[in-house]
This record gives sequence, C-alpha cells and structure tokens, in this order.
Amino acid sequence: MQMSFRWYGEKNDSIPLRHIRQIPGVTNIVSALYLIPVGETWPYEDILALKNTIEAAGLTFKTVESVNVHEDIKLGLPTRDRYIENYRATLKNLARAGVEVVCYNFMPVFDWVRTDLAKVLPDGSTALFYEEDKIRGLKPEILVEQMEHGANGFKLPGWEKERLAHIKKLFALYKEVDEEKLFANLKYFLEGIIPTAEACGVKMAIHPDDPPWQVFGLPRIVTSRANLQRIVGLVDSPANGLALCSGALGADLDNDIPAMIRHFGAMGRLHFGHVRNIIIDRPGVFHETAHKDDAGALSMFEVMKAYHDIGFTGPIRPDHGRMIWGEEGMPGYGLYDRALGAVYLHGLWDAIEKTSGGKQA
Ligand code: DNO
Ligand code: MN
Repeated sequence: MQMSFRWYGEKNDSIPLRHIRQIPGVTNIVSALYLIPVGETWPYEDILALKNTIEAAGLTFKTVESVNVHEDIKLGLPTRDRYIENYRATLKNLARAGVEVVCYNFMPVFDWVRTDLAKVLPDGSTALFYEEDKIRGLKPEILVEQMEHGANGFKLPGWEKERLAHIKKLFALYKEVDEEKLFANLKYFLEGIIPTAEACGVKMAIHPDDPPWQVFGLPRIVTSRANLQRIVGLVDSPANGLALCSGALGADLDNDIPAMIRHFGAMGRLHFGHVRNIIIDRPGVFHETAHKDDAGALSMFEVMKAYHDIGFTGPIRPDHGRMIWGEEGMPGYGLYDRALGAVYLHGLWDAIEKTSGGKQA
C-alpha cells in the first residue's frame, strides 16, 4: 500500500508539497494537469515538469487523478474518435513519465455533486453535504451557478467551466442516452484505450459515481457491485480496473465496501483506493465526516483490513475531509483533516500488519 495525497498543483493548491511531505507515511502524490482542456493530449514535457516538481519535494508521482473523458465520448457522438485518439496519446506520455495508475470517471455532465459545500457540524467543523430533496427542487443551471462560486470562493474540482457553460445543450443531448447506451459508450471507449494502456503498462481505474444514483435524471452506471462487475467485463484486461471510493459507493448502504474490495481485489482489478467515512442521516441525505472508524456509517477498520488481506500494493488516499481548525481553502481538500485521515488509516494498516504477524491473509 502506498499512502497517497491528492494535490492540485502549484497554481491551484494552497497546500505546499513540503507540508504534505511532513505527514508521516505519505509518499505518493496524486495529481493531474489541470490546465489542459478536457479532450486534449497532455504533452510529455508538461507531465515531466509536474513529476520533477513532485520529486524535488521528496515525493513520488505514479498516480493520476483524473484524465477526464470528453463529453462526446460519453454521449457516443461521431467526434469521439478524435478524443479517444488524444486519450491514447496522453496515456503513452504518462507511461513514459513513469505513471502507473490513471483514474477517470464516466459521469454525464457533472462530476461529484453536493448541495452544500460547507455544512456546519456540531463540533464547528464544516463538511460537504448532499440532500436529495434539494436537488429535486433545483434547476441544474442554478446548482452550477452555486458550484461556480463555491464555498470560500473555491469551486468544486472536476467541474470544467467550458463543459458546464453548455449545460442546457448537454442535457438535451443526454435525452437520447439511457443507462444501456452509456454502457455501450463506455465499452466503445474502453475498447479504444485499454489495449494501449495494457501495452504501455498503465492501469485504468474508473471512479464510482458520486452519489451512486441518478442526479437530474442523467444516467449513472458506476454505482453498484453488479455494475462494476459488468464494467470490468466490458474489456477483459487487467488494465481495465477500478478506483474503489468508499464514500462515493458507501452513500448507498446496499454497497458492502469491504466485500467489494475483496472481490475485485481477488480478480486483480482493484488499482486505487479512496478511503473516507460518511454519515447517512437518511437514504439520500449524507455528509462527510472524520476518517475514524466509528465516526460514520462505514468501518474504516474493515475497509483497511480488506485492502490488507488482498495484499494491496497500489495507492490509497484519504478522500474528502472536513474543514477544521479554521482552515480555509478548497472544500473537502484542506490539509488538516486529510492529514489526520492519512495517519489514522496508516495506523490501522500498521496494527493490522503487526497483529497478523506481517502476513497477508
Ligand atoms: C472528488 C473526487 C472526484 C474524482 C473523479 C475521478 O473529490 O473523488 O472528483 O476525482 O470523479 O475522476
Ligand atoms: Mn473518491
């Protein structure tokens, strides 16, 4: 297991790499080229510059989150072939720079969605909050507007401006795309990129939909064990794998996260772990909480034990944290709570390792 930490780059992230390096046990940075428009090829030189910056700080760069997928690919438009070609070129450049795991998602229009980026919790910290009823009464444009301004002047990562500017047009195009069509479009995409990924030694890791159900009537398919099983079968290659996000999938209590880790891990298709806890007030209403085992609905101990038992050697990162100790910055991506999370998760790992006699089950 390589304990990792997401970093948005020198231009976008207020947290310096030298502070991340001081978190005990964190060795690997998860990052991306955030300034390249979605669909364009990532130049090798730019990837190398990012890698050099990270390595100069004493950390490693082997995991990318995310190379986003152009909307034309998700929609299955004829223009998709050009973007798939660019994606292949990006994967080759990433591999040449030593990147081993590439995370992506296949959510139409939106990446992750919340209704409040700074809900105040009883202890005075703030967390990301999702309330299904609020979404039902909201026009997508209004949500986009709110997200654009975000909390503390920051907007949600993964919400590319140019894509969201065309939101109404996109919604009209998605009227033709149901879940089956989206599966077919994912298959076409995977058939286009997986042979290249496999040949150049990159493992693709699809991130689950967050939340794992339809939002604004748009189809969502990366939501459940059965659908993940179908996805890894769309192209039968070890390069066609998963980024298992406990908090994203865990918002649906039918998803048994430790069982999924064991199942897909045994298949050799689990390439990246996002670990975080959530509190579910009632179905469709949840918020993020501390990573501690008893802080929410998911047992972080059982999650880490499952990773340990499958002998996981890939990257694991703490996911969205709360904003604590007066810290300001990108909601969910402050330093303090994620650093506590990294150390706590690593502590669980060490204890599991030592009490199992260092042997993995
Ligand atoms: C949010 C993240 C997502 C994730 C993408 C992966 O913090 O978990 O934005 O990075 O969906 O492509
Ligand atoms: Mn995640």
